[in-house]
Amino acid sequence: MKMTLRWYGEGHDSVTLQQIRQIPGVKGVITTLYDTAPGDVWTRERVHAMRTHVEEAGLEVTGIESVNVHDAIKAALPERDQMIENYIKSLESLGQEGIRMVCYNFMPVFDWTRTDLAKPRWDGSTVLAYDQATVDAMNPEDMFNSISDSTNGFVMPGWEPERMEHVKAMFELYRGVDEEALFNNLTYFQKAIMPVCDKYDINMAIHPDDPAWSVFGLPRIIINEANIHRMMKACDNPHNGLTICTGSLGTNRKNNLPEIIRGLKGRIHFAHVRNLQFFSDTKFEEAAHLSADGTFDMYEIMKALYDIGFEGPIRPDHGRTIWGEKCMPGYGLYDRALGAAYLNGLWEAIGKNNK
Ligand SMILES: [Mn+2]
Repeated sequence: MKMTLRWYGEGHDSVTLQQIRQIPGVKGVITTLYDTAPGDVWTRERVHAMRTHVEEAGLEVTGIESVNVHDAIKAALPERDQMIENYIKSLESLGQEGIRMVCYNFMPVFDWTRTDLAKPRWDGSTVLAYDQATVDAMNPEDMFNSISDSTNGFVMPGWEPERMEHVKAMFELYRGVDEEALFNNLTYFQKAIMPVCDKYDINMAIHPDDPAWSVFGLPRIIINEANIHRMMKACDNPHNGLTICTGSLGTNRKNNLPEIIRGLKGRIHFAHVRNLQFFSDTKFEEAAHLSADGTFDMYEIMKALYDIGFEGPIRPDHGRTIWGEKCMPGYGLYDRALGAAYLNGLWEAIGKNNK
């Protein structure tokens, strides 16, 4: 594996490349062109400038999170083929610049969903949390307002104001798109982009839905082992792979994370590793990475990745906000650096034990 940190780009992130470079074992960042909208073509010039900027700081661009998929593709609207063509052009620019891992998701309307972005924990830290009962008592506009009011002034990916101005219209777009239709639209998209991925050896890593169940009646498909295997078979190409996100897939406690990892040898292209603490099956908060601080056995998760020969990028996922840091919820420096150190430690121990 390659340890990385997510970085939102100059002017969009409270964490600097210089700070990231000093986290032991971190060689690269996972970043994006944050000021692009889904459907925009990423030019080679812009990708080159981004890559050069990161490399000048002594790091590499290990992958992209995310190249977002336009709603016309997810909902099969008339402009879908044009949007796919644009997506292919963006992949081409990335491939020409030697960037070989792209994360994306296929969630309608909402990206990840949380009901609290700064829930105090027993240790005085604050974390992102989710409670289905709170969601059930909200409408989608309230959800957007509550998220955008508590981001410490940062724009959270997936919750951009331009996008959320149109929440009602977005729901309208997806009327009639059930899980089956969404699945077919995903397969159509994946098949269309495989030739460019083959040409440049780009690993596509779809991100699981978060939480791993339907929210506000919208269809959700990347939620469990059976659906993921169905997706892999529907577009059976090694470049069609998964981001194993423990904090997203793991929201459904029926998902056995180490077992899911072991069943996907060769098809996991990116790993987000974080821990959750559950209060019920649908109420949880994010914890420190340490196994003992939450519900997941992080040793077993890392061991499963080790055993399948995982060589892709990995990153500590959302951290707690600690030590008075002013940052985007989940994306401070301190707790993610602690997470990276811990995951590196597990990996070293597993490797030495295996020799
Ligand atoms: Mn994730």
